[in-house]
Amino acid sequence: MHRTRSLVAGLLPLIPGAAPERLAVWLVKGYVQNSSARAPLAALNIRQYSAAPPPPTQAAAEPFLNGSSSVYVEEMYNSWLQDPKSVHASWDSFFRNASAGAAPGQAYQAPPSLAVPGRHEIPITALVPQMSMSGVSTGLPIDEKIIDDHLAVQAIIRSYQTRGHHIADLDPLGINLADLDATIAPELQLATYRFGMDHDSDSQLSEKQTHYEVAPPPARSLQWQEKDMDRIFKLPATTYIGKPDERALPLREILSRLEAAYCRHIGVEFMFINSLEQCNWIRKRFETPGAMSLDAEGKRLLLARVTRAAGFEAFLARKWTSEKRFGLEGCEMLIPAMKTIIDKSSELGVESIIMGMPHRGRLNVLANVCRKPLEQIFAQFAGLEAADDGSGDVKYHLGTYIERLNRVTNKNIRLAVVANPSHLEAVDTIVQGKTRAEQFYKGDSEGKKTMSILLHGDAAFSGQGIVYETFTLSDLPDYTTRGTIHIVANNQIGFTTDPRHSRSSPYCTDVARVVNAPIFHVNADDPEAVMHVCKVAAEWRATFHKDVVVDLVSYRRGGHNEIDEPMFTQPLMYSKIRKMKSVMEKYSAKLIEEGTVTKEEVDDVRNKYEKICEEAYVKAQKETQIRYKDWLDSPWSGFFEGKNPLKMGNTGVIEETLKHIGKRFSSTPPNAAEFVVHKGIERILRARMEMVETRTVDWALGEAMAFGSLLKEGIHVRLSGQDVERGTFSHRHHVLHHQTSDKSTYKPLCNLYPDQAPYTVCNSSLSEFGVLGFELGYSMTNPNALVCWEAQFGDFFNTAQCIIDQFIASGQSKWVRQSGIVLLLPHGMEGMGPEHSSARPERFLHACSEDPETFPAETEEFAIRQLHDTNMIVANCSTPANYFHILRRQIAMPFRKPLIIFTPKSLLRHPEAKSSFDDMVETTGFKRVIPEAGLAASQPEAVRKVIFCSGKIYYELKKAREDRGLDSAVAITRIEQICPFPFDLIRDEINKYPNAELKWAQEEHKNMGVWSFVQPRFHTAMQGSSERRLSTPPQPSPPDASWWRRQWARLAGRPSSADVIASHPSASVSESGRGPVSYVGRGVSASPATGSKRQHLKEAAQLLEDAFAGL
Ligand SMILES: Cc1ncc(C[n+]2csc(CCOP(=O)(O)OP(=O)(O)O)c2C)c(N)n1
Ligand SMILES: [Mg+2]
Repeated sequence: MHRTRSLVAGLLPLIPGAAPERLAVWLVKGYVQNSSARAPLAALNIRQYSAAPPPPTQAAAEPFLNGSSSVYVEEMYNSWLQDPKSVHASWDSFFRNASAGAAPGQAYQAPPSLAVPGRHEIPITALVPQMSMSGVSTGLPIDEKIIDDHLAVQAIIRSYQTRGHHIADLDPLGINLADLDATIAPELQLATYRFGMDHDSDSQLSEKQTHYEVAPPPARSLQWQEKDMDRIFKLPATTYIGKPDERALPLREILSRLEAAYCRHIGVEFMFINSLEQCNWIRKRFETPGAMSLDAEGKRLLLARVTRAAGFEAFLARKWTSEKRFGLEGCEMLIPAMKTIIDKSSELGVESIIMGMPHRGRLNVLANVCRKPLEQIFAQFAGLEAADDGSGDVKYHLGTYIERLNRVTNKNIRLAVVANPSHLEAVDTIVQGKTRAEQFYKGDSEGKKTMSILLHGDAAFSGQGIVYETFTLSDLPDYTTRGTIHIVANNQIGFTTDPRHSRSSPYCTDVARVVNAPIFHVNADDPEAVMHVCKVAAEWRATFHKDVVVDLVSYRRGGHNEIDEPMFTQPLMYSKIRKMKSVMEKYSAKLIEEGTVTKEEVDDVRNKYEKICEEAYVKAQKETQIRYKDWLDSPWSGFFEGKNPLKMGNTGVIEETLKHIGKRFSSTPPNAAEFVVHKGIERILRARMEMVETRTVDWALGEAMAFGSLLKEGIHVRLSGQDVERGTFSHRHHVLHHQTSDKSTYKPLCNLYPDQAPYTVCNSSLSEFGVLGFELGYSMTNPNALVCWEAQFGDFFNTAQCIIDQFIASGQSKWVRQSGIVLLLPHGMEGMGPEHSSARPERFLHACSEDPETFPAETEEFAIRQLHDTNMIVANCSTPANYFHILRRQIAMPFRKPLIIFTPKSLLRHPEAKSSFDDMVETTGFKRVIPEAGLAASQPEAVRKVIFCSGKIYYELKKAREDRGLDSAVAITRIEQICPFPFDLIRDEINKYPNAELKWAQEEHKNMGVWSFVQPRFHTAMQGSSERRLSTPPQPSPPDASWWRRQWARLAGRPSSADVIASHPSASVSESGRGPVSYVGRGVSASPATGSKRQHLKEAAQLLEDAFAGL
């Protein structure tokens, strides 16, 4: 009794709130009855748990303290009081903990294990107080319960890592949910884990909870056992929330740290990544205590950057109140975010960054990220005339290129923003292609020196398919840029449309998951959180060379543009936005309050920037002209300088070169003995070799000789597209595959000369929009490369129509941006059905900028001047030699123009579609027109009909003529280059046959193909010759040439060509009174070709009948 009293007396002061009469109870049932007794612990700063109900009274929280053991305990206690070492270490620990006020179930610690624990290993018995007796209270075997609880903690940790982002506080407005989902998954509810519960009971499990607006997520405060919060749990190896010396933590602290890492202003989405190493890398950067802290200097720099970003928008708003600029207000953090990524990347070795972005905040990026001179930006608002050629573009589409010192890293950095059209996201793969090309030319095979950043709007990122196409290119060997950093300026609206109506995915960024890119969602009103994710993104890219997404969850302070009224459609959102303080105001107030800066410093930074803007504004007022060249994203330094723009190099090559390339292209690999070539390929190679020996080429050989001879001259050649390595029609075979060893290949064109330029031939992903954009971007980096994209069938180009319309056809005019890209479009009516027949030449031709009514000045430079003046070249070659020359001409030209070639299918193997070396040697060149060279040409007066045509139909017409015995009565002339139209040669050809009826024959339907393009040009060609006799009007013709032509014709007392065309829309009438060039071919149609083979053959036969009718 005495002993008991002394024990009681000894413990009494240690037990807060314990009264003497309760001591026996305490001994038997546990020493704390309610949570108030543990106020100090309960007051730990986990806000969401403090509201929970007190746990029920515990019976025997220390089960070994039952009635029958009290005497023994008493003895032990007395002994321990005298000498702590006199009792077993576990009792020592227990009494110490109890004396220190440990909660029930917490005082006991099992003795240390004999085994030495490894990193992350601590003996489970050291963590779990119930240990041996817990089975008594729970009815479960002891180990199972302990293990269950630890597994539960592991599961909780994993749930935070996996799904914590769903309940992070991401929306600065506090009204939306970045993932469009208000529920809280059960995995994020503690009750789900049944701490301290009988496994059969689920009375404490909650239903799925909902979180609303700004209230703290209540789900995590649901049913739980308060006592569990203070239990210590071992930290698994998959978390970094413990400091270096912390291998175990109380559950409360575990939850608190997980909350801080995953549920505050950053939502990290990464657990879908299939790499433990990468997951751990990310966990470490977000979980490590203190990882997100920023020093005072960092904070000041950040504030200065936010101030400039905001100051720029404010300045523009003040000076040009109603001018469209697609302001960044509400997402000003985009600027510091980009700058942080650039700083970090520069620090990690990047020297060049290529960027693509939409309208929003573009001017701010140019000003504050690229540091484009402000006066140049402001001058764009003045509506000045341009000093150089081109039609220009609106200011928020223009590109730029700047090379400057990065002040943070003290290293040079080149920044380029690629010009883009209004079409959102269309620029993405162009940026990638340009980046890839730069890496290629620099030998930067790991992407350490050049990288790309792509900016997106939330609606466009989730809505536009090209974004997916861009991601799918990201890891392909010949298309990867070794990691792109994507930043989404997620203002939670697209024009007037709410996210719930613009996407079906939870986040606007979900498309990125397809390539295992980590996604960092961040509340853009927390500048320091934004900084952290941006640094991590840059490090991620530098470490793993894979894509990463930063989702800046923000808002749009104004309407879609500066003239729009957002209250029409988003009244609640905008009444909230009107009350929002800007991030600059909030952050400066925070830094002032914490003493990092003074109010004076804040004002000073703001005023200084305003002064800079004012000075630039004054300078801009003095500008009288703008220069589009100032806005070019990649100047080709040295390419144009010293060149005569109207002088072209030769395209023919010496026979020796043709032979050499031909032989190499026809040979098996040097190690042929080991490399097993397919028998069919062996036959093809043999046939090629025979052709070389007979000085002949077919299509594949002609192409290989064009590529090979350019490679010899040091010109890099790249051929990309679906199945291009073999060729859709199995004619090319640029990659030979070892038949018994997987992935062992041989590329003959890579093995022509020891010092040749590199040749890349690559099968692409099944994408046209994305891949054509990529190749266009690739072609923009270096003019001394032949970059070709081949469509599987020509008609598939139309899924890339945006690239053709917005970039290829108009790029030079809008942005003085040249490109020599080549589009190879298999074309021809061969009974394959509505698709796979026509590459729709009409679509390209109507986008050509040539005036149909103007016969250009006939000077020596006629042909090259035409090329110089056109926006693109469209051709349909009928011989391998001409194909060879036109490819080589792309490089021989002193400027660059896109080339669209309609390429053959059946002609690839047509016995007549072959060329001799004689047509490819030095003295030869590209033939814009291939005139009749047979019998008819020798007696032109006797010719009764001239049939003009283009492409494969030539061979059909020729055979039909022969079959009908009309070789001397009919001349057939091929137009190989359709645009620019060979007015001069066509005029000569018409004049050569004075007595002939003139026909245009095409296999495409009348409303398709080339007819509508050539028809008015035939007319101009015919008229051109007679006008010239009257004395030629001034050349080159002004844009209103048709007006001038009419005046001139009136003076000469005859109707002008324009008048004639207006009155006879389907006929071209010659001045000399000859009939018009009339049409032979299929009638109009909605579909490009019939689906019936029989009908096709019928139509084809009828066409030939019509062509030779009347003879
Ligand atoms: C391909 C395409 N379709 C439609 C438009 C018209 N448009 C311009 S901006 C815009 C909304 C874009 O929303 P978001 O991507 O979220 O960018 P934000 O304007 O909100 O910054 C739309 C539909 C366009 N520019 N491009
Ligand atoms: Mg938006």
